[in-house]
Amino acid sequence: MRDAAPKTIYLSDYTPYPWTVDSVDLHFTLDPHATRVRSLIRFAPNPAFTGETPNTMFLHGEQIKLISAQIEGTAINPDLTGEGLTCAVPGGPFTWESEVEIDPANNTALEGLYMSNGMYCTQCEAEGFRKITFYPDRPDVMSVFTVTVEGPHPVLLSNGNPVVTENHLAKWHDPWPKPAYLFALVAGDLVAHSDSFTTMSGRHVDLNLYVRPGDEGKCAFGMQALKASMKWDEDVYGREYDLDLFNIVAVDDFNMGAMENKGLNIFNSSAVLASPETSTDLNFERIEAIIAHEYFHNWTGNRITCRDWFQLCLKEGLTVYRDSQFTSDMRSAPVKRISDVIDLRGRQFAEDQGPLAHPVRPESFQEINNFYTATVYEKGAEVIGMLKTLVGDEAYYKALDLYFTRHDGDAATIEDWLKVFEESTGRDLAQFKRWYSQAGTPRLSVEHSFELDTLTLTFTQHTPPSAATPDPQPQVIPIAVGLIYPDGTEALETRVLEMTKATQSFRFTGLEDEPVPSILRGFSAPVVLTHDLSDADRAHLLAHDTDPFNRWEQGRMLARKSLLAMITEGADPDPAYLAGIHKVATDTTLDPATRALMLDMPSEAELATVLHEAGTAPDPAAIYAAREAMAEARADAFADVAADIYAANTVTEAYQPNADQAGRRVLGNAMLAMITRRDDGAQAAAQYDGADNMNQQLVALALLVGAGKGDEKLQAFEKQWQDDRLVMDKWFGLQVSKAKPEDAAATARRLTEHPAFTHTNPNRFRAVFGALVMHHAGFHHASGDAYTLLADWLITLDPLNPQTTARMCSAFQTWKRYDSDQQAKMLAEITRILATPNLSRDTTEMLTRIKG
Ligand code: 0A1
Ligand code: ZN
Repeated sequence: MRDAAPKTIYLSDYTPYPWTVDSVDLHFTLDPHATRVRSLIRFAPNPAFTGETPNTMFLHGEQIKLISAQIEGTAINPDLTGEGLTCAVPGGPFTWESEVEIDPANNTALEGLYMSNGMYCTQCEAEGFRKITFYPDRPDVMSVFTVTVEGPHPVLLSNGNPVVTENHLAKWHDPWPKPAYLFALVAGDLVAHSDSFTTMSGRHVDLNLYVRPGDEGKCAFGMQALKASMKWDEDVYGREYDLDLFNIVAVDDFNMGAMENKGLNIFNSSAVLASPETSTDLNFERIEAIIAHEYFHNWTGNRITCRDWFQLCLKEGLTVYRDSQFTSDMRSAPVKRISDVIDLRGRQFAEDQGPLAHPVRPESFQEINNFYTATVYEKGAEVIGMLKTLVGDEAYYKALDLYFTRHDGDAATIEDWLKVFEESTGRDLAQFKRWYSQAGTPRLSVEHSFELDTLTLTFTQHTPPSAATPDPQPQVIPIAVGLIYPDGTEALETRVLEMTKATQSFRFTGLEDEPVPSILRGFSAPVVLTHDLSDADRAHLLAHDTDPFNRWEQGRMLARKSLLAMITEGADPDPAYLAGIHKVATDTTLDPATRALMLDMPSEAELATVLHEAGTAPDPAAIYAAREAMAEARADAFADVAADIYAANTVTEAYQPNADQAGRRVLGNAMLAMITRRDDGAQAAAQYDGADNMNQQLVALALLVGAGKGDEKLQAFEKQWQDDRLVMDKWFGLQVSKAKPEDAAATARRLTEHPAFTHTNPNRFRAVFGALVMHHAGFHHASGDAYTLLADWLITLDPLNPQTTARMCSAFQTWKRYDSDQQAKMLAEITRILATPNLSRDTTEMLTRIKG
């Protein structure tokens, strides 16, 4: 149970810790219910601490039983609270020793040391180390760790390099000073998939991917991705790995995707295990990206860490930016950019436009675990991308070199980061810094006029005020533009305009004819753009824009416009839009992935956001119906070509999870979706029966279930995959996401009664409830049943796993958008959860902010 009166922590209150920790020795004697942890920690007064060193010391510690404590060998009796201990300390350097007892088997929060399927593992970011032993658990306290693990398990791991390996005992030493949040320990009956990598300076590194026996066949892809990441970071950023060993462990029970512990990354098994039979194309792509992300943290996060948790975006924004560069290089850059923008608009914009809005660098929090958000991660990455666009590639990599040299071994801040750029480029980044300090998505509107040979673009920016930023000021917006002549040729190649004022005009002279402006190419800034282009101009850009992102964007805008007219005016699907996508989808000079992306419709949630922006309460049932009607109209419009495109994109070679094959499959399956609307599911059933890989099997199953023809195959699928937890997660999720809106809540409820449902496994819980909250029309069905079901389960899960509960609460963040009936229903559930006795700090903070 947590503290009753939640404390708010402020960035402005930061002070250095009065002591340095010169070394940490830990000794673990593992036992499911009574693990003993002995620590020997050497403290010394911190020269960076201004003022006199205090004569009492505070150490964090939660849910641990103190057995004994000594300072300089003398037993002491510290004052204990639920949050830690305080004790008197001598003036100079001193040694702290303690022994504590913890109960990993009962640790359902999956934070600190816990057990998953009989194996021990840890999760210490952000503040989990304090559940392992008493310690100054803050990222600016960095130390060298030596760890001994004793237990009856064949595999005993910790950070760094092994120094002693005996039967039932292993000793590890990590030479790189690190904060406690990067500590890790794993013990269990595991098998290794091993390989090696030679770094650019010739260092031999052993690589191991540890999994549960039985999962050996799902390791090869992850290992390949790791080696590709190591090579890429050398080639692109000049960053080399720095230990003799790099271990990854797959764990079934994990709150997030993965964790970058020094030399011992711990992964949610869904984020690392893959095989063609059990994983979809998207799974493979996500796994490759997460492996890269965690590996890249070795420099951006571990070698240079964060001074405090307010600086989280320093490591996360930069590392997400780096992993997106990696994916662009490994796969298709335009496809990656477009999918990132879809994701940003879907998750981050919703966050930024609602009660949870916060700056990329927040200034206060109650529970840091609630700030691992799309804003910190994805908008944080966009900010890095803008910086790179503004200074140019060469200056960017020069600044990064300086950052790595100057701050290696530091716990740094956003100020440090920006200073590196200011010094190496001579730019003043004071205004740019607002991207870190202001919440909210800027609205950017543009008007264009043409006279003689001159085009004038006039931009206006405005950020709606929010609780987090009541008085937003103009930001620096890099606006990449190009101009396209009426004959389709390029009047101006991409040029980056630097907007700094509330309103600003840019002129382009010497034009031979009036061009169509292509604005915000590549989505050069995370803003909502309003540009009053005619449908004809949009169609022109869709056909001729040299910027792949903007070509896609124009098609998207046409789809959006038609859908909005269908929703609000009962209009028919726009024939011009249908003709436009027909043309792109049949254009075999384009690659299949691009053609498929052009066919993608705006999601229900995106349409709800657009309606809300326009001042209309979204009607989820009407949005769903409009998308269905559009899907029907598309099936008609493509009736002449769907079967041919499907056949032409059938992959006959052996399954490979690469971009080329995945692109063909995604286009083929877009056609299959249309075919299924016309053939009673015959083709989808054939694909299901003939599938030799999970991607094709699952897509076919989803289409059949969506068409109401999936019962038999659902049973067969369950029988085939009942022993594979990751595949069964797909089975659970698919039934909810493919349910009719009126059946979604009942389907989720029925699935919670399935013997394989368990709410203590975050993947399984998210399979059902993540799918439910993503099912816009199902979650927001007028009955309110889904709200009640979710609230019931959040109340059940909270005492066991506050982190996963709190994250799922964001489903309610848009409650104020909807009509008063739906608002009242959501508010009632928010209030009911908040009234639950002993609700966790995590969930309390989330719902209090959401309630507003
Ligand atoms: N740093 C990890 C993500 C992560 C964050 C928090 C966690 O527990 C609260 C676990 C993992 C990453 O960015 O991959
Ligand atoms: Zn990260």
